[in-house]
Amino acid sequence: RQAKSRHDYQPPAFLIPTIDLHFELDSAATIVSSVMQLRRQTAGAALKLDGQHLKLLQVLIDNKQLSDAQYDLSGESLTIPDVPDAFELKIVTQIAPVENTALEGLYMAGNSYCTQCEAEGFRRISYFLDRPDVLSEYRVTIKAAAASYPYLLSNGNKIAEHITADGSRIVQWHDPFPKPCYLFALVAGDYDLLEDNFITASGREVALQLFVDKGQAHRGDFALQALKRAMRWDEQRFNLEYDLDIYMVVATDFFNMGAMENKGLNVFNSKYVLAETATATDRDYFNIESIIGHEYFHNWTGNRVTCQDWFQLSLKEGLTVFRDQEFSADMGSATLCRIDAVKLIRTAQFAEDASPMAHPIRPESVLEMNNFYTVTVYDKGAEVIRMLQTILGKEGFAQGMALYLKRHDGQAATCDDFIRAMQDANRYDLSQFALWYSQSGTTQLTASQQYDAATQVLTLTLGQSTAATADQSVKKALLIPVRIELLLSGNEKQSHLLLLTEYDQVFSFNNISNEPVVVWLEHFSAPVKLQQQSSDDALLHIAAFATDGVARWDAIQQFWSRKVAEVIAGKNAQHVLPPKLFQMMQSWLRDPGDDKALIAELLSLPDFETLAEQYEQIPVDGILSALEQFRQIIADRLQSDFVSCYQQVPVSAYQYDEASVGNRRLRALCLGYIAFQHNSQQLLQAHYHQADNMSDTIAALMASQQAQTDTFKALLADFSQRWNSDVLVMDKAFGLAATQPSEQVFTSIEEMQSHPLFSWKNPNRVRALFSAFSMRNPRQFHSADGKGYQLLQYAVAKMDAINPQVAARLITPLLSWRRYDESRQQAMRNVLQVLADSSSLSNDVFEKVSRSLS
Ligand code: DPP
Ligand code: ZN
Repeated sequence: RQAKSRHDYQPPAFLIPTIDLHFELDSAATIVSSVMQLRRQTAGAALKLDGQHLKLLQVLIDNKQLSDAQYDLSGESLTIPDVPDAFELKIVTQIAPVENTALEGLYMAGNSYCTQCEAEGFRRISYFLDRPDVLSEYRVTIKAAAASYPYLLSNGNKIAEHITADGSRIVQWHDPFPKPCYLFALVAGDYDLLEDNFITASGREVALQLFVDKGQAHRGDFALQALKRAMRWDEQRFNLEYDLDIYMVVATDFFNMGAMENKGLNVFNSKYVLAETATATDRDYFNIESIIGHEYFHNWTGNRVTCQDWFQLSLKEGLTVFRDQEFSADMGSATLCRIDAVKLIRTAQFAEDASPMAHPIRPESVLEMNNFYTVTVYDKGAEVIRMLQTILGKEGFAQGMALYLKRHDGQAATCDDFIRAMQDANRYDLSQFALWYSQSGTTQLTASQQYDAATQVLTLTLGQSTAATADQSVKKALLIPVRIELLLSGNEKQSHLLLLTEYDQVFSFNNISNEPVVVWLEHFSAPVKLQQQSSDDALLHIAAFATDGVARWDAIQQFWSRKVAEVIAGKNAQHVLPPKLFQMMQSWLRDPGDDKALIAELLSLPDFETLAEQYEQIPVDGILSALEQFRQIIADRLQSDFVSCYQQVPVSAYQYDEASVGNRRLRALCLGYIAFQHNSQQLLQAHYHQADNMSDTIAALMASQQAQTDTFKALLADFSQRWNSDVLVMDKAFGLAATQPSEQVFTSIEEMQSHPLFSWKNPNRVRALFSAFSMRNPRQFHSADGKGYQLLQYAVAKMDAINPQVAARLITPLLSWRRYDESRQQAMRNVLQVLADSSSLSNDVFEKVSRSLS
């Protein structure tokens, strides 16, 4: 097994300006014929095409069939040593979509055909230069039985459709925009179709089509409206218009990722399309809007300008996540969007930095590309883009974007190209900033303040250090934008942006009339860990008075994380909590104001995963016990306030808008604490039975589950019964079963595996049950007897034979075994070793297991 290195990049030896693809669809024997024009770029080079799981039927050069001796079919490539400088190559292959359980390339999703080609799935369809810097103009012809396949879709514009005498449908597509093969898509099936249209800023009409499984049409409208909002937003914010006459989205229940931005034909995991009040939570609606936006925004950042090689993945993903975050912030609560993003960085991304899979947002070495669709590349990547905007300003950033797109339209670009465009458009030296692309790990920031009353000078001292990571030992000083707010007496406030460029740096401010409370890293202005010397009082002061909602939330999170540490160090949980804290919480409950979602966040304890990242060795039992104690103390101390707040928050017929989302969120928060009282059963049941929407239903289930009430079992049984033929809702039931904090979880997971809707072949089902367990059930996953680890090992091994990409994602929580106590280390290592010893491991799982054990 051979890892690839970023530095070994070579331009392609041949280009393929056009490709004509013909598909004769058959589940067991699809015939793919590919006719390509090739042009040599490198003198003397042999032509070496990628291919996997293909049966080669024919190779022709300029219409002359090659004999077996004229090419070499070994490993996963087709090599033709002797080819002209410009020629037509025809390749005919046979594939079996029905056997394709990896869901890469062409596969069956129920009775439909579907493709997923990113990153390297096209090589499972035909022999090709399967790399993002080979751009071709595609013509695609699809043939299938007309009656069963009313819709035969591919990228671009439909140019012909007819039905033959023998009942076959033949449809032809042409995509005028040259694209790499990872953006190719084909879908064939019988769907319900929702249609709409969009008039672009320049007045062109774009047909919008959304294809969903039969009977699901009523769940498609929200996604379609979200698409129109995204299209308008990109015009207004970045002056970017859609470029084809048609935009299609297909929803499928069988999908490895969230969605895929194929040119003109997005394929979506149905989880991120289908929604109605009865089945979708507020969170689901949020996700749908943001992912619809994400894939749409890729049309410019990803498709019109794509990546030179896969090491540059963050060029399109970090940037596009940033764009979808900005879109979501404009559509709803900007504060809540930011809090969600920060939580993800502080849990999964910091954990990845501290794991054997640590990598910079532009990785240096990759064995299996699918393993690098990570929170680091995506979400830390988005933070890096956000820092650029913070440093250059919104206007300067927009100018950099415009220059980047103008320079590289139609090209496969690099992260350096992006930085260069930002730099040139702003005449700003970004050479130090560029280190964010090459340096991995989480930077630790130290911050302190000194005030001299006599001279009225405030001195702030910042320091940075980045510990060695698994992949990289030497770390340089980064350019870190640190936004601060000074909270002075009498409600006076000042905002500043500090640019930290040294390991240690001092910033002075004159004419500061009194000693301020400093809000550091306002709005999480950089993806770093912050160690500040502020007192508990100062943190609570920030939580009450900072301008930025994110900073208020952040301060209280820091406060709790400090308290958890004190309890772990042996202090009494009651004693470490000052009365001021409860007064503040009480005042929020009594007068939550307009931003109820923020109040709910302010009243929430940090989650286990966030706290865990504060420790090199994770004190699992200590964190869980401290959290439990604090939760009970808050529930008891503010009991009546939770009840009256719960009763006072307005309840109205379901609507998905910022105010109603906030109302539901705050009520759910109150319910969550009330559940810890013995007499809460009735309220939990009432909340469940009176719910007219999935958010409230789930709130009742989660509250009763977390408080380990008897009600939970009955409610979950009712819920599972009621939705037992609806896969998307059953995924929620699987998730609830898998996140029970009690030992009952093992029996429940066993039972759920034999549920008629559970299937190992469907990634959504497997993730709903097993990822939920390993990533959101710390108590039982880390069960002292190692049972949790064994369960995950069983799931990974089983899944690896079916779908390696999904298996490799499942295994993540085991990789960091070195961060646990002796006996857990042993237990985790044991199950990793069992996996490592298996002879048939995929590259996906092998790369992770071997990095973890080495
Ligand atoms: N489908 C994935 C995404 O949009 C990969 N491009 O992020
Ligand atoms: Zn993306």
